[in-house]
Amino acid sequence: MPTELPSFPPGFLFGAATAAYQIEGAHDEDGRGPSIWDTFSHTPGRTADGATGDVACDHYHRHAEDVALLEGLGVDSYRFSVAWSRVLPEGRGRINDKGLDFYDRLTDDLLAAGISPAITLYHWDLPQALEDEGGWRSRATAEHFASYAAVVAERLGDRVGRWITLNEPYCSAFVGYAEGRHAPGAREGTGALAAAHHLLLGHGLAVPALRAAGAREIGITLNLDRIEAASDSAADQGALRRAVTLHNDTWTEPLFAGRYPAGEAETWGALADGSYRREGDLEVIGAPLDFVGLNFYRPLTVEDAPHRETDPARRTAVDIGVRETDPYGTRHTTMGWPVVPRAFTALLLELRDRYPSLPPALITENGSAEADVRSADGRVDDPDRVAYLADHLHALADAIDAGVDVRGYYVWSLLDNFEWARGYGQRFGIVHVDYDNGAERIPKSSYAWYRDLIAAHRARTGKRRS
Ligand code: IFM
Repeated sequence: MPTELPSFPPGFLFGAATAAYQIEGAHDEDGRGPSIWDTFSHTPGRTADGATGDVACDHYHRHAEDVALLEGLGVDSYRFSVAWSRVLPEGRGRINDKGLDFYDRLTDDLLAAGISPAITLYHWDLPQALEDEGGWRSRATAEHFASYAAVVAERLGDRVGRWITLNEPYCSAFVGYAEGRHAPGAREGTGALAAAHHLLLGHGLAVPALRAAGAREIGITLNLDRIEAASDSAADQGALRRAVTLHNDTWTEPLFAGRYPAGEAETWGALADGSYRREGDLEVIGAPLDFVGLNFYRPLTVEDAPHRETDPARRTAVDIGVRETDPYGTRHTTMGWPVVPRAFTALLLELRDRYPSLPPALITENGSAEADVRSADGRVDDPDRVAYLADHLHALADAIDAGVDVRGYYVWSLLDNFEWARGYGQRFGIVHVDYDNGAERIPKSSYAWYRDLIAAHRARTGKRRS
């Protein structure tokens, strides 16, 4: 780890991020309806140790304390997500004012602390009622999403400037509807491709609804991957093309190039039948954006491999004849992810070169899960996380120095939280949460390191971003 702090241009934004189901708890309070993650996590065998988000970090009741932690950190902005089923318990129709009131209070508390809110409208928690009607496989869900976006923006648009429609639609579509490792736990081919399309469509329909309600900065957050082939062989190069189609082009081509990915037929064959597309959808999806949110954790290397299912018609959309390899020889986080900061720089340069008209980027997530230990005196020292953050921020500064337009960085995550199917064993927070002790918060040494980085940046540039 380099000892000097990375340096960023004046006006560069620093933030911290969370998501509703991962921290809020209060799963059945004040009229919240169930989401697919309530159903999934309550289904035996779906999450590690049967973990659920019923209580999580109890942020719903402790949000004032969490705003104070953010204030102490000195961040410019806080990225949080709104739980769709808190606002619209059935996903459409009836509005639950108490749900909106919660986000209203949070917004006001943040503003009073000098922190600008950045709202993610969809961080994977589809109302169960909509899943029962087909979920993201159904075009109607895209329309309901736009209506929900309008409801939230009409209430908060006067105070919230920055809006993110979707978080990591790759995970919603392919981990949720093809791999089945996330809610709703489906393992489908064409259904998952339809979900991917309808997520993009929902995003595109939401953009004008948000603008009409006064949103100033609108973007979408993608978890694009820096992918390399294990070798130059024709077979591995084919695997690379298929992986790039699945992970990246599915999103970037419609959003930033106005076309569907060229590699669809090679990747999915007849599964990608386009039955879910209509004329005009690309124009909706390509609505101009003010920023693109990027989440980065680790790179991918792939090689050619046999499909798991021999009958092409029965394959899931992630069964593309590709296997991940791990040639990096570096440290891994507790998620099993290799730590390769230079891949972060490479991804940003690649994107800039491929899409010259890419909107400015915000890094909306970056961080690491580590085996944190609380010492006898109550402290949590997390040098591996500090090294991960320092190295990735240096890698980001390198990309900016090379001319990539990145305007800000949100650390993932403010708090240890419910890491989806991996439960509470994976800790990403810069603040430790003691789940056995009423969700007590203990800032880790990474919190102090990030606070000092932000303070040094301000002292050097004299600027604060809103
Ligand atoms: O915790 C998740 C988050 O919800 C989405 N991006 C990746 C994080 C770490 O896995």
